Amino acid sequence: MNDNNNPDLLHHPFSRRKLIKTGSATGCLLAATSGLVLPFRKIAAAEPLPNDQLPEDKVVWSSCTVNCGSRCALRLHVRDDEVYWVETDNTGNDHYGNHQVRACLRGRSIRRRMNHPDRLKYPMKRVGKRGEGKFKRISWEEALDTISGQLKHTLAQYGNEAVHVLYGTGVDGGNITNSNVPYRLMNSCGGFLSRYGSYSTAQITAAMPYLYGAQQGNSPDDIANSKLVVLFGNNPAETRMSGGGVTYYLEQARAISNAKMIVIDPRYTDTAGGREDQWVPIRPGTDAALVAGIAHVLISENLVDQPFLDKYCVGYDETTLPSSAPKNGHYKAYILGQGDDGIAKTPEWAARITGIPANTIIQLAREIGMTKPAYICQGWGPQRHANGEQTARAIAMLPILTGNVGINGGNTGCREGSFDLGVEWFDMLTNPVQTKISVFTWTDAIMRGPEMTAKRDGIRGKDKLDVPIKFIWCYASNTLINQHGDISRTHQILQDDSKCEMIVGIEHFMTSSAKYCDILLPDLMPTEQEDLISHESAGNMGYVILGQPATTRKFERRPIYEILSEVAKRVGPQAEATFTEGRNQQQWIEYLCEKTRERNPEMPSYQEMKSAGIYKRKCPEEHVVAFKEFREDPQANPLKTPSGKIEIYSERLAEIAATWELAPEDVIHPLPVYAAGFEGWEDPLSSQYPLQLFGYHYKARTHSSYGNIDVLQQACPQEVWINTLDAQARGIKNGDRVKVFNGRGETQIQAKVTPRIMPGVTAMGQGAWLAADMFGDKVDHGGSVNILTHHRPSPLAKGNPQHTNLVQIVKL
Ligand SMILES: Nc1nc2c(c(=O)[nH]1)N[C@H]1C(S)=C(S)[C@@H](COP(=O)(O)OP(=O)(O)OC[C@H]3O[C@@H](n4cnc5c(=O)[nH]c(N)nc54)[C@H](O)[C@@H]3O)O[C@H]1N2
Ligand SMILES: Nc1nc2c(c(=O)[nH]1)N[C@H]1C(S)=C(S)[C@@H](COP(=O)(O)OP(=O)(O)OC[C@H]3O[C@@H](n4cnc5c(=O)[nH]c(N)nc54)[C@H](O)[C@@H]3O)O[C@H]1N2
Ligand code: SF4
Ligand SMILES: [Mo]
Repeated sequence: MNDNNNPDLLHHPFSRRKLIKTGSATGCLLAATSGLVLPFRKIAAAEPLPNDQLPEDKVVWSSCTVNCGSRCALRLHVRDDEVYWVETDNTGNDHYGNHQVRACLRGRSIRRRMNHPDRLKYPMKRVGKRGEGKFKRISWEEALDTISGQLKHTLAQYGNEAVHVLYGTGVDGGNITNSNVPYRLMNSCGGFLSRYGSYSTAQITAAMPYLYGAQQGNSPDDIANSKLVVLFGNNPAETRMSGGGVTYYLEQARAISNAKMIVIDPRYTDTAGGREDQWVPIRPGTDAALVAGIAHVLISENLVDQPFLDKYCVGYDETTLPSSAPKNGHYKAYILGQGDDGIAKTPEWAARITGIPANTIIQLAREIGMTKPAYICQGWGPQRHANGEQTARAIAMLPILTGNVGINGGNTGCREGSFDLGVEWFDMLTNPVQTKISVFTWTDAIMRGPEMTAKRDGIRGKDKLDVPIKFIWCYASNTLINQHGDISRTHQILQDDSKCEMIVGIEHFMTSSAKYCDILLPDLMPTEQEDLISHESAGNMGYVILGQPATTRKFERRPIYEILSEVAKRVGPQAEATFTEGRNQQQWIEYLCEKTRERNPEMPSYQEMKSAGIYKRKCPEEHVVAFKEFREDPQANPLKTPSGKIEIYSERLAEIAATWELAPEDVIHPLPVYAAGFEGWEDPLSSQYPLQLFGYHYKARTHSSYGNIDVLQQACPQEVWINTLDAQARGIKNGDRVKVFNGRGETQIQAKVTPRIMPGVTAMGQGAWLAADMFGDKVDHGGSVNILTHHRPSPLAKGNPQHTNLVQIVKL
């Protein structure tokens, strides 16, 4: 803590010395961003140096650890105990292969988050209703005693299954600061109700194991060996923006191979951005129909790789169809119209559903069938839909039909793979509680936990839940409100604090989720503490960063490890001993660093890493090729499916389809067939709400993180994309304020009228901060898409179909 007794003044983003220089005669300074009026006090007698002439204290290595899958290097320049300038990686050079892991616009603005006037400073307890945002400052003692008291009460009264650690990814890239650390605490206290799946990949992660036994992709650098790149709903120019990220690999590798690039997306994305050879706009949720139409052409024109299908796959045609399957239950019969629906999946059939002209589909099929190897992949947009499990498997059919799996320059149809350097992760320990809910169903578990069953609600580890959720840890998560489906419904459920009795928030800002917490604790940022940070999606060059604290602790903020250690101590000596294993944070980092070194002998020692900052290592095989061993020798290296082969027809899915209780529109099918799902483009609701809407991942933010940074807001405004024809029909001009609404809610936002989105479809960046009076009209003015999304889970994964929505738009 700094020695001044008015930290509010001292650590205001205008530095203390600047305040003295510019302090006005009235003795007040209006902080422009916060609207706060701060008292002006004279602090030092001597006239200090102007801020920009102060000597620099140090340059500190750190990393941006929000959940964008990159974790770029940051070099933080510190002066007067404040970060005043942010640079990025300066190791390596401009050459692809020895490149720098350069941060994007968000990471480079991190000092604006660190020094933000709205940052939480003290522990607080809620004094108004959940969501009202009324809090009272309390001491750390009171906060920690209240939390541990209520935790012990919950464990004694309801059992460990009543405690849930909410999904959160604010520090996804952190190691000891990771969003999951409350797992370790709860596993030290007898366990908790955990979850399977993620908001990112619920549907594809549930689906792919049935097809491939796993979910893997070739690394994007392998595009250097491809002749063609096909991106289904994959937009790395916004979702993997960094200099070590996929967007860089994609472009550099294509420059080597000169591969053509086809982008299949309802939006003309930044990834297309003039670099694509073809943009194929597609109606959201209909990729499986496009694939079926392409498959029809591939089969009719003899462009399928029959030897590959015979040798490596199950269920393509009758020769490999499992005996349990119905007659004509194979994929080829489904495509040719000999299956149970009797419909041939011709390009004309697919054209009506997808909105793509039949001729385009025929050309696409020929291009894909005749250009090898082809890197066919999908982002996670196509699967974040009501029928996402079927879509994810269907897209993978294109590389399977054309034999592009397991070879250089090919891919599996999944998202890009990455080399893994093998950083040692802080162990979350084993959860003694086996029961799991799907990531998306925690609101149901609060409301009607004991009614939830395995066959209807996807409960795992048990036939049904026994207790509802009574206690929630909400650490580095805005999923309590902003990032979960149907905000109004969540608001309603959380209002009743006899249901979920305690919500503990650990945050930096008063986010919409924070407002619903009962106790709110101010966390340090990863840039303010030591941590060992691993790359995630990094092509064939892995890296690890040893971040050092850039500044001292300000106000009463404390690091998560210390906070949870204090809770563990209060739960009991056993819990504390298990949680800490007798190490403090620094000792853990040193331990994790040395463990990582065992796998990377050339990595500098812990002490050396403190100044080196970053260590990089190239993939020894040059490129990651998914299922390479399987392709080379399928007998010796079977896949993890029951047959050991690629299961185009899945007997396990046939069993689930026959035994689970499903709502009428919910389809689980042994084959990757097209099924419209609920609230799709043809849903009866479309007569009332005729436009499809989804929230894409936007460069302005990582979800909601960085959402309150003014320069980013100005650079990338929050707006709803609407096609010129749809706008004309509604009298909407570019920049007009419009209301976007459906039966669940309304948001008011500015319109971007553009041919970059197909007619009938609209989109806005997801993650904008909710700005609604949830106790009044509930109308949002921040463009927060989840005021419009729903909470109904997808059929197999019970995942979040947050991209499937119907809305109407009118001019305000
Ligand atoms: N409609 C719609 N909803 C979506 C999605 C979508 O596509 N459409 N995407 C979904 C996906 S894929 C995901 S991953 C989720 C993401 O949802 P979240 O995991 O909730 O991600 P963020 O919105 O970034 O929120 C993280 C919170 O952590 C806080 N935070 C950041 N760093 C730290 C830290 O060091 N310490 C602490 N204590 N807090 C920190 C931030 O202030 C922020 O409030 O959203 C999902 N929601
Ligand atoms: N800048 C930034 N980067 C991020 C994030 C962020 O919030 N901001 N979030 C990170 C996280 S946690 C995740 S999970 C990933 C998310 O990565 P993704 O899930 O891949 O991102 P999305 O933007 O949801 O979807 C990708 C593309 O799919 C398109 N799309 C939507 N529906 C369909 C469809 O039905 N069919 C087809 N073909 N395309 C469709 C969208 O227009 C979009 O261009 O991004 C990560 N990176
Ligand atoms: S937001 Fe992602 S791409 Fe940008 S600096 Fe941070 S880690 Fe890198
Ligand atoms: Mo995600």
